[in-house]
Amino acid sequence: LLWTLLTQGMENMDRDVESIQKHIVNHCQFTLARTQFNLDSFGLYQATALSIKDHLLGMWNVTQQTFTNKDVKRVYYLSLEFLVGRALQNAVLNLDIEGEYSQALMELGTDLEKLYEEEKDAALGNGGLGRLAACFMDSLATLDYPAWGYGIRYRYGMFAQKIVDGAQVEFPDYWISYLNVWEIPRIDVSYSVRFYGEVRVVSDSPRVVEWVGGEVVQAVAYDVPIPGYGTKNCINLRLWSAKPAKEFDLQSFNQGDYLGAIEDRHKSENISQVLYPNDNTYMGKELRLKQQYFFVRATLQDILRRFLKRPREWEELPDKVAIQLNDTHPSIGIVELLRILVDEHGLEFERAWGIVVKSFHFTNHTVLPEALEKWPVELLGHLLPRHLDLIYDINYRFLQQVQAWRPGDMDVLARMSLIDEAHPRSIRMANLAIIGSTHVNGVAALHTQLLKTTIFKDFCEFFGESKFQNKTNGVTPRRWLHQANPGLAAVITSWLESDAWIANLDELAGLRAHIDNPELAADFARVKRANKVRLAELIQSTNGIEVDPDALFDIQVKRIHEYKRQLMNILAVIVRYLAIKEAVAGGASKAELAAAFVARVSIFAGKAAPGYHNAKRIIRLITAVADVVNNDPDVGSLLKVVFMPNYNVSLAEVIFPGTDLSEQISCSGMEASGTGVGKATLNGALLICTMDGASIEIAEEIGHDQVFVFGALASEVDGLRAQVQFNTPPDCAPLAKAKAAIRDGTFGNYDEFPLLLDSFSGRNDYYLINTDFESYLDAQARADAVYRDQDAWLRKAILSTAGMGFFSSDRTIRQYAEEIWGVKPCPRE
Ligand code: 26W
Repeated sequence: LLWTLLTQGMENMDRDVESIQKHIVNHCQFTLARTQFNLDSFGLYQATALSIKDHLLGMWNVTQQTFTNKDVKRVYYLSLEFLVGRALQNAVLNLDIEGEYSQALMELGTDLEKLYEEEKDAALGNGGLGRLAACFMDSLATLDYPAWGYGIRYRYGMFAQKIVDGAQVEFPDYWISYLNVWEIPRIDVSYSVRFYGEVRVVSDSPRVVEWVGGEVVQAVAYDVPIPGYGTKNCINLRLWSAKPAKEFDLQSFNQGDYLGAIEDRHKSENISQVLYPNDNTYMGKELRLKQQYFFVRATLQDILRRFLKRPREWEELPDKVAIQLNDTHPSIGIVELLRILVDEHGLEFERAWGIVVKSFHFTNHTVLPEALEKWPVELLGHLLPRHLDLIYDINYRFLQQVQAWRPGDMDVLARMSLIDEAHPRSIRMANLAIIGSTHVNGVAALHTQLLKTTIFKDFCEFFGESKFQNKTNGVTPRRWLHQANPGLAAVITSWLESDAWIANLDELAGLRAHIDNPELAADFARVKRANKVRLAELIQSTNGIEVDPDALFDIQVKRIHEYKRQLMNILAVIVRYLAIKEAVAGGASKAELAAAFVARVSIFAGKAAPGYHNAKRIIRLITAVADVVNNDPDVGSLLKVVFMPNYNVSLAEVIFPGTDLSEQISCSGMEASGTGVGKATLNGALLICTMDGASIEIAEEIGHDQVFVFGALASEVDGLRAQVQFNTPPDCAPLAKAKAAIRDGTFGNYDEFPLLLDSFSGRNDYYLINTDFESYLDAQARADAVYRDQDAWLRKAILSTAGMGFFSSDRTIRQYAEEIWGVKPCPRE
């Protein structure tokens, strides 16, 4: 009976309003143990989420059964980061059950939309790379691919940012407050992971070694169901949490050190405690390498257990399994799979290596040298002694091939070696990921081109171009349009007379047919205005600043980094401020001021890595400028400056729909792709951008004359830098003025400012702020001119949204599936 009932499952859970209500109330009473006396909104949110999760689990079970029965090839997406955000609204919309749940909750005396706001973001990622992984999970589920995501269940996600006295302060994000309703703990799915210890030779010929001793911790699985849109498939995101090992230190117990032994067990839990908050900067911390190995060790055991459920030859592994490495962070997995095959299953080295390489694929997300992972040999050898041996073996064989390819070329050997011989000697994880994978890909056309011609040039010549592919990033239209911008979603659906665009974003091109219809423009204008009002209200409540929804909302939201040039943005704001002051001092009337300046709100948000001083100084400058500008009666509503604290996925969902002008102003060649650029453009924002990353391809799709382009090209950057070095030009006049204002205390006398100014002055201008500054101001002036002509602006906004079909993560995922993984959609039975 149990078996029959289980297979019938909860698949046919009732979707009518009354059943939903019973179900929610049931969770209140029996899962959460709440009564009418202590049931608050958070409790109701949890009960509602639990009820949705029950729907998902039914789908999830059948989906997994289907994958198993059909014995299809699966893709495993390995990422140290998944920046998912909130899940309730996303699940409700993907299940197409919002009407029923709103009605059910309304009758229960509450409001579904209000409950959405009770959920804390799952912030298990830093920025672009982590959010990309989350968009990919949505697309994988939607397109019915037999996919699994694997990650770490950090107890503390991305830190919460507060602005105290104008500066960033970090607070811990203890997000799993007492019950994470979305996860299913799998105490039955658990693997041991070894660290340290030593390699012992068991027999010399054939050579058999054994890795013994050291510390052992346990990885326990927590599963998060990921629903797709318009499908009954539901895929799995499996996150690992560290627990003390079963086999604990008996010796300490026997020696009577009970408390000491307990303490040691406790330490093992540290491994999955915290997400490292660095983005694009490598820091050689041992605990980080421990996280990486912990993660891949558990994941590979899990993958292989599934593979071995049927009797198979090892050669079949690449026919059943594709493993995608999200940057080099999980790349020690390449060595771990080799170790498992050679040491645990007795395969001969060359045979094992062949299977490994066919199973892995690697995505690179950055060309910044400071972001490339290089683990000191000593650290790696101490923590993972057997892996270091194997790395030497891999390297030895590889370098022999390189030598045969370029006899006598010692430089190429040194560059391609897995070992960087400079002190301290270190392992180059990107080199390992390249030679251990079948495909390597970049995340936008320019980025891939740069990989092939600069940092991975030798490898491209050695392996041939076909190993190196491009997969331009995309974003999921479910979260970033359907969910975040219901107003625009409704307008689009009504003009296209179909909501097919939600699953097939190319349909947006249909808007072009109506481009000359003033009613479409009016609809766009109305929706944008409403979204700006919503954003203005949020600014009022978080920052206490009143902004005019009719002003141009000029927005830069992303991690704070010198290469992204938030500094250039705020310097241009200072130039604008000084110009207004000058006009007022010259006696300009209100009307003259209004004629000379387009009213603007400059909005910033983003986190700085805790140890990245210059990024923190940039935040300090922005908040200082905001203080002065916002309180200057000469300026009034002509200019406001806002730094919104604690940028995260939920905040982004409010910001992008309210954006008029999106700042994508990285120094060319440095932003691998960018994904915020896609979210902004999809929501009808215009771009002010350099020819960098995905902006190039977006401009191509929506038309170059739709965007405000400026600045040096990637191909010019090296030459310009050399010029700045050897023949340093003076600051251009507006930049000199802005700097002088900072120096003379116009924005206060903060210790941070001289250090910040020195960091990009004269020969130090690595990010070419001075070089690009005047063309940036010119692009801003062009944006102002178009904004004055609202018809022209709206036309561009519509064409922006209409041209975004290509930038759906569905397209990206389809390309990965067809061109890299060789997996096919597998809708459930
Ligand atoms: C080792 C420290 C570290 C941590 C994170 C190094 C590098 C990273 C990430 C690769 C940084 C990152 O998120 N890169 C961004 O990836 C996005 C998704 O492909 C791109 O859109 C961004 O351009 C890129 O900066």
